[in-house]
Amino acid sequence: WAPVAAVLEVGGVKIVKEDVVREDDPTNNVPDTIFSKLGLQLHRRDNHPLGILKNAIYEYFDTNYSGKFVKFDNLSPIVSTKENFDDVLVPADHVSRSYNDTYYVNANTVLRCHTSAHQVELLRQGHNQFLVTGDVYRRDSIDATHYPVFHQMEGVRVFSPDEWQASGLDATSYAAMDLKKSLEGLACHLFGDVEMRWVDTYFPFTNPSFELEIYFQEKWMEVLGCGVTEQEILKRSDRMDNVAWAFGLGLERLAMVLFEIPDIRLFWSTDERFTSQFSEGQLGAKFKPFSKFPPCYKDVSFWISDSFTENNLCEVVRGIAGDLVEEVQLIDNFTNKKGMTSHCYRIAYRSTERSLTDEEINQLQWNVREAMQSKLNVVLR
Ligand code: FA5
Ligand code: MG
Repeated sequence: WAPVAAVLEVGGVKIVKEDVVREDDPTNNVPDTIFSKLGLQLHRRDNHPLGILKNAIYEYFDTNYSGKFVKFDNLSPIVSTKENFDDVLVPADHVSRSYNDTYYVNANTVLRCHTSAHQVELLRQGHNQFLVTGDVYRRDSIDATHYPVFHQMEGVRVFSPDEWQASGLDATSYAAMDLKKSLEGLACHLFGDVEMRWVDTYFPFTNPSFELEIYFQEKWMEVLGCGVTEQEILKRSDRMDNVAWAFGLGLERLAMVLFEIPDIRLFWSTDERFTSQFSEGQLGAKFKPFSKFPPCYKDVSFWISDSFTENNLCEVVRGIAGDLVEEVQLIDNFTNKKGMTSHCYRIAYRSTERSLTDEEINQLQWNVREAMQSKLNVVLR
């Protein structure tokens, strides 16, 4: 794959590195590691597990809705805060708006944190059934199922009154029923038999709202969020008399189940031993690990300051160790009599491609400790 240039083009939009990464701007928190992922568009590669999955989901909607879902997979990931938050009714004080959770390019522009950022624009353009696939960006914790860049597919379907009136159900119950039926059908199309459950949840843009969880690697894993679209969103796009549903799938999570990929970092691997295992249209391939490389654990204890957050720590560790970090986990937490709080984090280093040497790991850990002191305002113990 070609190295990332300082200028990228996504969906006809030019993205210049200096316009995205600006270290001297307090309203900008995009690091190089994130910029270098912009424009890679893994979901548009037909031989990549995410591309294969996207096409399989397309196939499900094409067969069951006779091709009526319009598809978008090349919309720019750089959006306004209005599109990312306001348009989908995210309250002004919601945590997702914070610099701790979202990558800001400037005070009014973000790297989209979900594909829901495109809902209102597309509804306003008059689309009633559509799928939007794209890379999304979040400051988040580090483990096998979380990565700061991942991929979502949004689905929206608008119903007109005659559709639910014929059913005898009220509009909301009708949409909720159709939504669950569609997504259970999709899960069945992708997995055949799999253990799954619905969990009630909250989103600002849907009511009622649900999450679907799938049993994977001995845990329940959340794979999507969905619900019946808030009436206010339809009102704003001149659809007062309609009802709609929407969903947002986590493509990596579904692909992990489908292809038995144990670690989310693998999606970014350019190692031929990974990439050669997948090919266009092949849904049945199960990933064969090249070999198990041992993890190496390093603990770091420190007194926190008021401004300490786990997401900031993860960004620092990722900035030093890149994809060699597998997990960052809080293992101890106490407050002494003077009111000082200590945290101990365990960092797991493991390459998905090779064995790491002790020297290499010690150097990484040393650099992490240095960077923690200079960037996080903590006191190492
Ligand atoms: C959303 O992003 C909502 N926009 C989804 C939605 C759309 C709800 C339309 C209702 C209507 P959530 O933050 O839960 O919701 O993310 C959706 C999915 O993305 C999750 O279920 C999970 O599968 C995936 N996901 C979330 N964070 C990460 C991450 N850091 N790494 C990988 N996948 C993630
Ligand atoms: Mg969620």
